[in-house]
Amino acid sequence: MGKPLNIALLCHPTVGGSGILATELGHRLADLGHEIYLISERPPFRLRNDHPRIHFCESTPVEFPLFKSPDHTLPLATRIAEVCANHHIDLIHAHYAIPHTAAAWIAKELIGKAAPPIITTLHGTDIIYLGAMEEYRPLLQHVLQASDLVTCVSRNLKERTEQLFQLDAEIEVIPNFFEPKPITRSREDIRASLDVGDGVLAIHASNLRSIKRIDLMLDAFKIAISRCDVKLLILAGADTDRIRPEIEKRDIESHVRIVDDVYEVDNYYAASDFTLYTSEYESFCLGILEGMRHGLPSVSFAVGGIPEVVVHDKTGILVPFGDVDLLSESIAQLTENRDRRKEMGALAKARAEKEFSAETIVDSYLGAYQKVLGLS
Ligand code: GMT
Repeated sequence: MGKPLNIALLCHPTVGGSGILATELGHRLADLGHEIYLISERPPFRLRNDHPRIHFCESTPVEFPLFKSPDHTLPLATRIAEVCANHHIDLIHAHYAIPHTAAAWIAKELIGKAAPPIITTLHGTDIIYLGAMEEYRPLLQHVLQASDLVTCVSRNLKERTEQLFQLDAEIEVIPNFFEPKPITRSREDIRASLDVGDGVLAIHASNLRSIKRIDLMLDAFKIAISRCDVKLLILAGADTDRIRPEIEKRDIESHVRIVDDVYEVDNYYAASDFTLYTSEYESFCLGILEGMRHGLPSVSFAVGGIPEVVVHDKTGILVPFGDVDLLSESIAQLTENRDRRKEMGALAKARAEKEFSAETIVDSYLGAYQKVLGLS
């Protein structure tokens, strides 16, 4: 390792892939001897705050009678500048451009000549949805161009970014990685708690945002249970009340289990048989990768960066977006053919370990840091 760095990491604390990735990157970097100053509204849910080299720096949104909503971005910018000044920060790594890259850019203006470089990692909706909005686009163009390096979690996201923004510097693709966690509850225990017996169990873990197209997933699942014996486990951080009526409307309650506020997702992946995703866009889909690491093949639509994670017919089944019938057929195929499921699962695990291990990906981020700091 080169000289230990002082790194300011910015991320959203909410349940979502970008926060998970940033937090796990922070843990890995701290284990390697770097000092991590994680700046966010509250501790991200996976943060190990007991690590001696992880320093959580809270940034509190300001409420004021004249403001209709609390202001998050400007206090964040001020906090970043303060952390940089007090801790000799070598570089700022902003995960999710809005508002983090904009706040980092303001902080840099505040600090002046001594300001550290900014690396921005784009995660998906910061570009696909927010980035395309006229309320953000000109500002994003400016602050992305001002970043010392922009990285994307897939080639697809890089292409989508290049379609929207003109950046002089090449965008680097650094895929996501998985962080293995110990299994703390047995498969039997989890399955007993879910009352699913030993039948085939599909798992979907997400924040259930509308982009996840839970409607299509439930439609496909309803058809699938008329063809085979399968159950569906939905793991969600919050907002599960919204989907319960959708499940009742389709009369599939007896086949669906919902667990909310769950943070130890690995136990549930290890107790399941394949992952199921029906998003209309995913820059990467960390949930599929987390399943792969537990030997689970996937069934999903072939959108965004998912085909870079999943090899069709080898590690999972990819279906054209919106083809609910083919999706339900694929669910039935995996459910009924245990050998195929196991074979694909083994290939999925091997691919996760070869292409998306923490060691390889953290090394790529360290290479990027060295590059912006002029150390390589
Ligand atoms: O998908 C979400 O709702 C969460 C979102 C986020 O920003 O936290 O996830 C995005 O980043 C993840 C980590 O890079 C990717 O695995 C997800 O595919 C990506 N989500 C979308 O592109 C919709």
